[in-house]
Amino acid sequence: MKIAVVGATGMVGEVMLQVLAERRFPVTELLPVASERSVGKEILFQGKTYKVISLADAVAAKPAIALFSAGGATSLEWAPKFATAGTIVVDNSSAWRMDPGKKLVVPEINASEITADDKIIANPNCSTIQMVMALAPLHSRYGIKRVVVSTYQSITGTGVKAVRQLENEYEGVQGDMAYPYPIHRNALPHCDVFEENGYTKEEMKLVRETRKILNDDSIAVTSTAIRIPVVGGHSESVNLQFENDFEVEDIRRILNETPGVTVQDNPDTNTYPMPIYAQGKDDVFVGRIRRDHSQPNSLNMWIVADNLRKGAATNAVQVAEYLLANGLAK
Ligand code: A2P
Ligand code: 11C
Repeated sequence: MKIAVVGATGMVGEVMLQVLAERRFPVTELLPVASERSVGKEILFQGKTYKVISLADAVAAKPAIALFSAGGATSLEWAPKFATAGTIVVDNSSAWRMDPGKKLVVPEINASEITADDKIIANPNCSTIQMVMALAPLHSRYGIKRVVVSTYQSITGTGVKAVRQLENEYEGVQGDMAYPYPIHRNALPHCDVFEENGYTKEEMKLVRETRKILNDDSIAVTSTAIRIPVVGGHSESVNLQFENDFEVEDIRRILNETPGVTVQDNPDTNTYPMPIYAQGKDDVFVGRIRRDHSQPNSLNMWIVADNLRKGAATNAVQVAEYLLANGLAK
């Protein structure tokens, strides 16, 4: 299958190439795409060297699937051009996620919504993906009424510039700033831009995308998103209130039986998820599972995942695998 990776030189794009290779996706021809300044650059994929090409050349080459991670503006302009040429776009930007005509897909939860008419499929935001992976099976069983989430997000979610900022600050070197403040030895209650309602766009993604993926607008969600000087993944403190009561042991069992979720939860052995161990893995890790005694039917837990993998690249490649397995992309 001819596959384009748009944003192949970026942080998520590089992981997309890695994940395609690891999962042995049947790529017969790779089209690595980036901005004009990278055209001609060489990319190594499965032992073969490919040259970066332009968006226009990639559209003309009519790949079966294009995995996009080159920012919202690129997706808004170019995804429709690929779709018109017959390519199915799996888009990792926020451009199309809340478009009522576009599916927002976490394959373990709602891939079955995809039909042959879907030419642009949206990949949710990283912090949403890891949260709904744990929420979906619990919502089916107990009915989630309300979610209160606070995130502790890796700088890799911001891209290469943020990784450089942290490295420079760590080494005491002056350089470009990705954030308005230092990130080394700091915590910024500010991920993405502020909206008029006082929440950041990242916080509102957790609200809106969660309801769309779980297909339930009655779920109340409130969130606070924090950037911390961590590389390996995003962490989330999540408080849930259910319609129905539960046994904590049943919650652990349900999560343990959920494909793509691993429970790491044993206070006796200091076992709980952490980004240094989640890094490089595709699973979503859940721990610190305990009853919230302050109100009825409520639970606290801690969710960690590699934001570049399940939060972005792996999820997009899983969508591509679904398209392939169901004869939706040829
Ligand atoms: P380039 O490397 O040529 O700038 P990151 O989020 O890690 O910064 O990566 C962004 C990715 O999106 C890079 O591969 C980048 O390519 C690509 N990109 C950015 N702007 C465009 C554009 N206008 N057209 C195509 N690709 C783009
Ligand atoms: C972050 N969640 O960690 C962001 C990165 O909407 O796809 C991805 C932004 C998005 O800052």
